[in-house]
Amino acid sequence: MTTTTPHEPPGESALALPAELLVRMHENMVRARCLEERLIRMNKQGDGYFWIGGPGEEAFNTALGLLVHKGQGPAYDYLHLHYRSSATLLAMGADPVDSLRQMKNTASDPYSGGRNFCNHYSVRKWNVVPVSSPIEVQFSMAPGTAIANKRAGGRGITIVQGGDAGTAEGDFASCLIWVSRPGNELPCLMIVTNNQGGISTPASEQHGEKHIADRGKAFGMRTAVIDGNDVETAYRALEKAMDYVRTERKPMLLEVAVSRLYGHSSASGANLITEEADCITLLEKKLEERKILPRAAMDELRARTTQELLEASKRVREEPQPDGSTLYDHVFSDRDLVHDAASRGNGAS
Ligand SMILES: Cc1ncc(C[n+]2csc(CCOP(=O)(O)OP(=O)(O)O)c2C)c(N)n1
Repeated sequence: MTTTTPHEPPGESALALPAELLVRMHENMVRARCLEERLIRMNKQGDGYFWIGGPGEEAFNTALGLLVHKGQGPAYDYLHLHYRSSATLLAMGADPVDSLRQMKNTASDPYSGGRNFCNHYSVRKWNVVPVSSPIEVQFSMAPGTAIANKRAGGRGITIVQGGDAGTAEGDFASCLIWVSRPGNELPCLMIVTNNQGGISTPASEQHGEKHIADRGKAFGMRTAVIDGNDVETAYRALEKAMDYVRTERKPMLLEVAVSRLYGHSSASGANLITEEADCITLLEKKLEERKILPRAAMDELRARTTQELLEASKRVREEPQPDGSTLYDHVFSDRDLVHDAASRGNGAS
């Protein structure tokens, strides 16, 4: 799987990226992959209840993280990501150890204080809106921040990302409608990372449309379908798409073919799938062919990163769990009401 016919001819998107940028992207992709593999190990060893993450999406997600206009407030980009966005966060500057903390549910986890699944990010200072476990609700929230971007003026846009199966939810349709109202178009880049399946439902049995991106055309939106396993295609296409949304203050729907290299989640075993294209292998082939990096340097990077994360996971294991008294911190409800309901035994489970 994983190569999809582009909507647009390759043209500019096929241009090679500078060697320095490719090396930077490679390093981030390897860090993200090693992080995910460590998270999988932690889950299998009982250091975390559930794993879901992004092996197979590193090329596209790294490009996204590098291209974001990062900051807090409506003059900057808002990110409504999904649970496979680890490479985006790392490319933005997140510390991989914080992901280990969320997996281990320690109080030091900066994303949820040890209360949420792994890869459920939330970073106020970078406009990273909390990742939601119910799929697709990010698409009904995105128009809200896009309205804020629009009102603020400036360059900030809203970026919302989810999988192919989730597009069956009404939230996706709501987003299409709200971002494309004539005369009220919003600066929103809608991204569908298409790995050809839901948990176990094949996309081929779910989608009558040829491309998911085609649905944007009915709303007058610009659309594109790209191969997200190729870093150069991904970077160039994203650069172009973000520039369009930033400059024209109009929405766009981008469909990105990606792989899912460890299956859906720990619920499906989280074992390596070798039949799908691996974006890191593809990039490393280019780096070798263009004599940008030798094989030995790439192997060394992976071994060193794996070791560093192993050691970090041992340290994280010793960090305390959140105290029970913090259970209702940051709950979007009146604290006393929640306590009352809990003490009556009819809520707040
Ligand atoms: C509203 C809702 N329905 C069902 C689920 C269970 N669920 C979790 S992930 C998933 C599949 C999502 O597939 P897709 O949108 O293609 O994204 P992918 O996980 O493949 O990246 C489902 C059905 C959920 N989390 N939320």
